[in-house]
Amino acid sequence: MRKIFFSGLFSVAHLVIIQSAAAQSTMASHSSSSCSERLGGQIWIEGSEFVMGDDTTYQEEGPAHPVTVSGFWIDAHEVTNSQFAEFVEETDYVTVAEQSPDPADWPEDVPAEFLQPGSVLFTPPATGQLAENWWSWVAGTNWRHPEGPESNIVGKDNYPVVHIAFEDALAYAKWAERSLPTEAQFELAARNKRNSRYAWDGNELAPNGHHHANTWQGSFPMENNPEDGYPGLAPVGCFEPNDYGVYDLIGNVWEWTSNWYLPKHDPADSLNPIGPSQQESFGSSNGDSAARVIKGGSYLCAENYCLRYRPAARQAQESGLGTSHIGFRTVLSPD
Ligand SMILES: [Ca+2]
Ligand SMILES: [Ca+2]
Repeated sequence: MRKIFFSGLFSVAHLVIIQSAAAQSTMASHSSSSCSERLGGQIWIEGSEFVMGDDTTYQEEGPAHPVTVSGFWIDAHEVTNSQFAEFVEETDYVTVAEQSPDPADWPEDVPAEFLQPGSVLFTPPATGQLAENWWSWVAGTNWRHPEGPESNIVGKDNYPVVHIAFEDALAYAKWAERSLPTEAQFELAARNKRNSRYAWDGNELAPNGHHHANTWQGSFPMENNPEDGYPGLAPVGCFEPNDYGVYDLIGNVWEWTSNWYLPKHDPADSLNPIGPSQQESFGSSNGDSAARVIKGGSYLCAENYCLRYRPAARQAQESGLGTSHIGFRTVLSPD
């Protein structure tokens, strides 16, 4: 069942409705559809004790606290269009963004345009507009049409699949006989054997001008200077893998975790933590939103706006709503 709650990130007031093939220009990507020769497979992450969270940047990342996570396997890269297509072909699965919404799941005053299948696109303000409104609901947008109804994924087999709601990611993971990472699993892998602000050496996003991840350069959302080579999404594996051999845990697309969201950590939840219950999440300052934790930041994270290209960073995401910058990967935990 489609459940969408507009609060937090995507209130109705902050969405622009676009009916047709608008918003095409903002997701420009390199035409090359492949960076890594070998796609697929999982990487073993050794069980470890590490300091999860961060007390220096955004309040919801704290408190920093020690946790222990058992070893697990994680996908070497974000799930691609090609991989998701294989799942859909085998199961006839229909994603949330492709389904006609049930009006009963929406607020009474929601505009009729929202009651069509669709998803949310990043659309930077035009020159002269106020830079406060960069998400648009576009009917006909889904994983097969990621930049609006006129777009397609031809030649983009190795791009991360997007417009995936939490339940879509979960369905894929179950089909693959795996699961979605807990926030702690994701953060352990993303920390890259370091207890530092970034997932790499040095205390900068791009030490010596070297970009380790697909992020946004320039003043978001008006100025996009893709010094990292990618103004929009990149195919998976275009940036160097971390020390485990895992790609794009930081940047490119945000990734779903299995955790319900609270705007803080519970230090007592320290052994293979799974985060708060759904009930605790509902009762939080995130309001009545059924929000999950997403991790890693995306190509839209910029130094002037969203410093969430760090392992400790986290964000709440409406579980029934995918967007053009959220994807996922899976894990396999030994019994
Ligand atoms: Ca970029
Ligand atoms: Ca990512």
